[in-house]
Amino acid sequence: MLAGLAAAVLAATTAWAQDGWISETGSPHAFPIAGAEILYASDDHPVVGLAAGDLRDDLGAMLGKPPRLSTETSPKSRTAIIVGTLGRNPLIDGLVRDGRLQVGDLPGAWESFVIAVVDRPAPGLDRALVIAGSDRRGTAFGAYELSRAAGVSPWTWWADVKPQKKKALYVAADARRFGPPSVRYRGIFINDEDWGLQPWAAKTFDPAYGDIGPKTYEKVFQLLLRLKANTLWPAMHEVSKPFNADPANAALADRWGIVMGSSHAEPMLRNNVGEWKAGAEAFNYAANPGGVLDYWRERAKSNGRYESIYTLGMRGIHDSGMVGGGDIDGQRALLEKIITDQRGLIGRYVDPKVETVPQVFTAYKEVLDIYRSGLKVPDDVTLVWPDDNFGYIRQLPNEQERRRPGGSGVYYHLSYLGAPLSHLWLSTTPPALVIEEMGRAFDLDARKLWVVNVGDIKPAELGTQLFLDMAWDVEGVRKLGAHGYEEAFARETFGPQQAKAIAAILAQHHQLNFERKPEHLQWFWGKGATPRSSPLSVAQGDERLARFDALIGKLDVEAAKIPAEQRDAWFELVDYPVRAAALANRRFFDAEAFDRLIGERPDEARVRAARARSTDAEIAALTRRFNEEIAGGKWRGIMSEEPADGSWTSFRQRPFEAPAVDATTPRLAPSPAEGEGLVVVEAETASGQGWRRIDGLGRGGAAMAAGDVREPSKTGAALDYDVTLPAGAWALDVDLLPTFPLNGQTALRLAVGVDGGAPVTIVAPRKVGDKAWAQGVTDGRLRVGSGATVCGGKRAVRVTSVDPGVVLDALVFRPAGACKP
Ligand code: REL
Repeated sequence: MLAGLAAAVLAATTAWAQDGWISETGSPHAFPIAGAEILYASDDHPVVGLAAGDLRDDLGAMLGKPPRLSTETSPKSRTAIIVGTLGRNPLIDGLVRDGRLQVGDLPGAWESFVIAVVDRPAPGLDRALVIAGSDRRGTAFGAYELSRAAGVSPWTWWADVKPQKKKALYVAADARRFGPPSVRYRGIFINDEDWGLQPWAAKTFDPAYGDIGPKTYEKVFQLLLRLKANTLWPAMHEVSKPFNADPANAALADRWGIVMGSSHAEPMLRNNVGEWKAGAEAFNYAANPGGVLDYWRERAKSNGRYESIYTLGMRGIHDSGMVGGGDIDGQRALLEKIITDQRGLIGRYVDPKVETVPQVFTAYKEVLDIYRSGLKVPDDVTLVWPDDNFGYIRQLPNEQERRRPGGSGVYYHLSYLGAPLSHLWLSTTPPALVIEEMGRAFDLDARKLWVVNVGDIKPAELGTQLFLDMAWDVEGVRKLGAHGYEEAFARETFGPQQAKAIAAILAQHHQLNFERKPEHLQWFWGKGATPRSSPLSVAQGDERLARFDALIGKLDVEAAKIPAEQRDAWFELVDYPVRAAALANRRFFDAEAFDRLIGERPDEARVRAARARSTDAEIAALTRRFNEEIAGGKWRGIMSEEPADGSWTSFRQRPFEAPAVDATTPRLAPSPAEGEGLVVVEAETASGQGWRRIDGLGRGGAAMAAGDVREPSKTGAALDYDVTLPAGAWALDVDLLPTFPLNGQTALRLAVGVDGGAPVTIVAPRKVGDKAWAQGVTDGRLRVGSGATVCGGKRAVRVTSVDPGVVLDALVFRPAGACKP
């Protein structure tokens, strides 16, 4: 990526990687920011002026005095920060022409920029720091990168992270080159905004508009640029006014250089729930092709002038299957016709060279089945692979798909409303899972578009930043690993002193909530399940609570040290999610202990019931604090105490029901004690090669991934375990992460052999929607029997890889009666 650059130009690491190219203390050739004027060209793209303005404000917040900002050709200062796009900024173009600014292969590069110091760049100027972008976003990213590396978090507005105060700021004199990004289109999907973003925008942030409108979207666009993202799928639920119902939104996106798309269910930039007025039955391309095509035509016509990504294909009005077409073969034929006709509109109203217009086909839910049945998607269209809504990518491109010029992408979830259970509240997907899954997608060339469902944005900040940092620089994040990334996030946000301790809190928080998400504590999925019937005994539940208590102890220690100006940010980014998840567990397990113990130990049971009730009140108070007190009331309405509260359905969180204090008989069996008597051997305790250790994933703190997804034929790598088992017979199970086979195969395979015996192949069927899948995503593990039974004593177990990408969390030995050798 650095071909053609002068040797003096360094490949730069991004701000979160902290390589210290900006410092508070000067060095002989460093460029001092203080006193420099920010210059940009009036003819540059509008986003350049917007980013330059934000840079002025950011530097002002750090240094105490904002620099002068101007488009004048004769600066008033002796030094300047020149921000501009190649071909749009005469000063920068002149420096390049004269060989004074080395930009190498920057011209024509995608979203890239160079930051360099130039002496005497123009009459009257002694020195300048030049931020030269290859295109409009490249330049804007350069300005935001300078802010971020100097000490302004991308979350400065969205999570109230105060810019670090600096006595001075110096930029190292070496030229630095950033970009191109690992992934071409990178962005977020605002979804399920009903319980946070929409009420907050409507009532608190923009009551005059009364909805998520230009004022809110402008903040979202700015956030995206600060995170070096470029794409938005806007809010699309019934509660929100459709994005394009107000033309000001798309015009504003264009000013900010943001590429607009629409969700998997909304072809051609429409928002069906708000815009299709003819009823769900008429949204049928078999029965009403003219009506539907006109509807799409209207948007292609009105928005064809903007930079957009067109979603192709068709689903139902909202998150449901397409109406019309009949059986799967009929639907496939209909979809192919739809795609052809949609491309006809793109050719007519957007660009006659249709293949140059970004288009995506997102194979979400039932659409993946139609795709798998043989759907033909034009080669220049990007195939967007979905996860299963819980963070596990369902399929990735095979060799043939990887050769398509349109390439591939991923639609991923950090938040989800749907079956078997939603997770809308605290966004606890572990960073290690995001790194593993998105890394695997990148390795298999899914690099055209990454979009992540971030729910209401808050409190999904860490996951969002991780996803987008990876999309910008995948290897940089992978080098750090989950724990390194958590520490980098903590350091960037709260400074170096507490970074390690905060990272340890985040790691523990993710591990505990991966075992069971705070939104899934009811252990309920599917019809007929009893609420509050966890498979844990009271003692096991208490052991889990003790781990949460220890975590809260550490949280309190760090909370006390957070400087006053960062307390809002601390609450929003760390304290609320960690504490609320811990409290949700306490409330649940105390209530369950009451239901189990009331017959046997009534006094203790009543104490537990009282504690469940007071914990419920604590959650309410904590959430009230978020909404009413934090940042002076800025976030009123943003946080729901229960996800989707008030309207429970089979896949929404069941609201907490206080234990019935007058009960005298247990409602639940005293002690189900699933899992007792097992011998669990953590996967990462093995010797052997050819598997990869993933820290931060699985129950024991790490897991082992089989093989290399890029080289699927290389299998057979072995992990060896020396296990000592008590007397008796033991059935051997394996715990896998509920990942998917790479290319749509129906099962995951690995092999196990004991004491040198012939290996047995374990086959774990993987089908979204079945019971094993639902159990797997809510438990964060897939327990699969091997069929092997061994006798107690010293045993040598060998696990051999068969399918690449299988992730082993543990070997589990289950008592199986007396040993019959
Ligand atoms: O997460 C998804 O992609 C879908 O579930 C959404 O499209 C849908 O709006 C969902 O929130 C349910 O209403």
